[in-house]
This record gives sequence, C-alpha cells and structure tokens, in this order.
Amino acid sequence: MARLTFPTPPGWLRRGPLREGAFRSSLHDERTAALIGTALGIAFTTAFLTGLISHELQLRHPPTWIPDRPVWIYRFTQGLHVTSGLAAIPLLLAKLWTVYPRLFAWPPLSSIRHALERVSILVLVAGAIFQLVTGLLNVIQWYPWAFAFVPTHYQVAWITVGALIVHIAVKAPAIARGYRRPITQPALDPAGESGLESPEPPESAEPSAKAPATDAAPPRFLAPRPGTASRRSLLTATGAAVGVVTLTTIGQSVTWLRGVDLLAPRDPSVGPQGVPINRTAAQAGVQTTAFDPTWQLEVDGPRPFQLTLAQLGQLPQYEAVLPISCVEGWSVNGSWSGVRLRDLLDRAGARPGADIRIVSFEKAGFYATTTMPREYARDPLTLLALRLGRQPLSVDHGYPARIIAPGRPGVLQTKWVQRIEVL
Ligand SMILES: Nc1nc2c(c(=O)[nH]1)N[C@H]1C(S)=C(S)[C@@H](COP(=O)(O)O)O[C@H]1N2
Ligand SMILES: [Mo]
Repeated sequence: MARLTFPTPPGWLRRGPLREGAFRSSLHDERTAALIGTALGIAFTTAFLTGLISHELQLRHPPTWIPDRPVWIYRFTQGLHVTSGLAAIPLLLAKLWTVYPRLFAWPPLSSIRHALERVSILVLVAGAIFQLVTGLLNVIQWYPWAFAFVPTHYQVAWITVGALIVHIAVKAPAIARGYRRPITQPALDPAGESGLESPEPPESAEPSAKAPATDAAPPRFLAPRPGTASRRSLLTATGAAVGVVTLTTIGQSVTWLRGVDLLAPRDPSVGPQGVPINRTAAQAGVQTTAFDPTWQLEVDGPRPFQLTLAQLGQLPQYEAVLPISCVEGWSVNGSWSGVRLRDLLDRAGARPGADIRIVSFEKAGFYATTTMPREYARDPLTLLALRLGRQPLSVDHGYPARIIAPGRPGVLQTKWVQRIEVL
C-alpha cells in the first residue's frame, strides 16, 4: 500500500488541539465512537428504508411489495421516518463531538487508502448534515433554498448511504475493537492507527521521525487524563437528548402523546373538524371556486358523466376510518364518508385494470393532480369523501369533495376535486 510521507510538524505548531495527546478523555475513544455510531447507523438506516417506501409510494406505479394494508401502514412508516430522522440529530452531534479530534491527527493522510477513507467521511458528514437539515426544515415547512426538496433529499440519501456503507466497511476493525475493549482499558490516541509512533512522549519532546506503519499496526492507547468526563456521562446525555426530541415530537403522529408534543409544529387535534390542515383553501386560492353553486363532478371514461353535489349525496354512501398521513410527519385518523371511487368508475364504464387521474380545481400547486394506480382506485375503502365526522367537509379539507384512500401519502389525498379521468 502506497505510503504518503509528511514532514514532521515543527514543535511550535504542536499546540492546543494539535498537541500530541491533546484529547485524552474517553469521550473521544473508539468505544464511544462505536456505541454512538451504532445508534446513529440504526437511526439512519431506518430513515433511509422508510424514506424509500415514501418515495416509491409516490410513484405512478408503486411496487407491489409495499402492501396497502393495514390502512395505517404509511402513517407508521412515515412517522418512523420523521422520528428516526429527528433522533439522528442529537446522535450525529454526539458522534461528531466524539471523533472531531481526528481532524487534528498528524499526518493528515498516511496512505491512499487513508485518503479515500477521509474523502468518504467528508461525503458522509456533509450528506448526513444536509439530510437532517433539509428534513427538519421540511417538517416546519420552511424552504430557504432554490432546489426541489423531494428529489434532492432522495438523491442525497443514496449518496449518504453509499458513504455510510464504505465507512462501516473501512471502520469494521475499529468498531470491533470498540466493542471488545473492556471499559477499564485506556483511551485511544486521537491520531489513531496513523498516529505518531512513540508510545508516550513527554510533552516537550520533539516528535520523532516516523517509521512507516503497516495497515495492520495495532492502535496506540493513551490513558485518559484524570478528571476528564466519563463515557457514561456522554452516553447518558446523548440518550436523554434523543428521548426529549422523540417525546416532544412523536405526538404529531402518536395521538395519545400529543399532550407532550411541545416541539412538533403540528398538533394532530388542532384544525377544522379535529384534523390539521396542510394547505388552506385561501393558500390554494380556491376559496370562491369551492362554493361555486354550479360545481359538478366530472368523470371522464367510456361513458362520461357529471354529477352535482346533491346527486352525489343520493348515491350509496360509505364510511371509512382512514388516516391523513402527511410526509412531514403528522398524521391523524378521520371518519370519512362519501361515494366509493370504484362505483363512480363502474358507472363510467372504466376497465377494472385502468389507472386514473384526479384533477383538482386548484389552479396551480404541486398536488393539484394525482395519478392513482388501479389497486387503490378499486379498493372498497377508497372514497370520494363528502363528509368528515358526519359533517360536510370544511372548505380547508377539500369541500365539496376530496379523495381519501388507505395507505397513501397525504400529498396524494387530493382536495377540491373537479374531475376524475380514466387512463
Ligand atoms: N388540491 C390539493 N390537495 C391536497 C393538497 C394541496 O395542496 N392541494 N395538500 C395535500 C397534503 S400535502 C396533505 S398532507 C393533505 C392534508 O389534508 P388536510 O388538509 O385535509 O388535512 O391534503 C393533500 N391534498
Ligand atoms: Mo402533506
């Protein structure tokens, strides 16, 4: 393996964080890094997998391996996505705190392999921070950037996970050592495997000339300096931070915990008819159109037809308890009633295998139209809802009519429906 040689830094440079043995508490050792890293890895993997589910469900043809039952499946996966992402924030901060002394390690690069490892860490840290910051700001619906959130968050997720896999592979020996090492053993020198090789030079000594270490060189340990914080205190503080973040935000989807939902932007019980609003009729610019007395639902198909709200009310009515599960993390059950979508499709003479498109009378807007795959369109629980909790829909929930289907992301539950097209 090619070795890179760096000049020995002059003594006057080896001060402060660059001093040898500057970081000698167990907060910076391999064991702490391995333990916090494991928790962070679990949080990231959970967020990645649930994020994939969310992404796939929003495609025109969601893969069949994602079931549409139980009806709260997306409520669960997306709640888990946002919860694990939020929990990753304190974990990432703790992990960065644990390993930041390595920024000052000398030599900065010891081999091609080490250089690649450092590049992968750079990608990993940048990607992780990007994902957590954009995810958090999306939860509070603040978009201080010019790019589209959804595709960017998705692409950076793949890059970050790639770098994570490289990182775990490269660090596997260090992780294994971190897990093996008894608690009483001393801390690893921040320079790690590539550190200066004299075991414990006096502070005043000139760093000695380096002999090239081999890749298999054993790690060098320096005893933790007496009086430094213990690993246990860092792990406890990190665990407490994760607990607080989780407890104060999870109430946005776990309804019985909404009493402690202090940090989440949405209380799932606040909103017209007890259901929060993602975008109001005023924000969507449909406040007048929604009350247009000449409104008629249009169904396009082999036998197209139109129905007024009164005529829709005379068709057989069904009730379904289904959640609205917003990608931003909040979710709540509603008791919806109205006409079954499949009854409307049958009346229009649609083939059972046809996908459909739903068009809102909202003029612009990202979610003014949706495509619905046949499985959902034919689902007996999928409704063109006219009522919520036995009351006519409030205009903010989509009056005169909106779509509600089981197991679908909130963004696809189109409000203010104008037209249903058989594709
Ligand atoms: N036409 C239209 N439908 C829409 C939206 C929208 O902006 N326009 N927002 C969607 C989003 S993101 C969610 S989470 C749900 C929220 O439904 P609610 O406001 O009735 O709770 O509506 C969906 N339907
Ligand atoms: Mo949403």
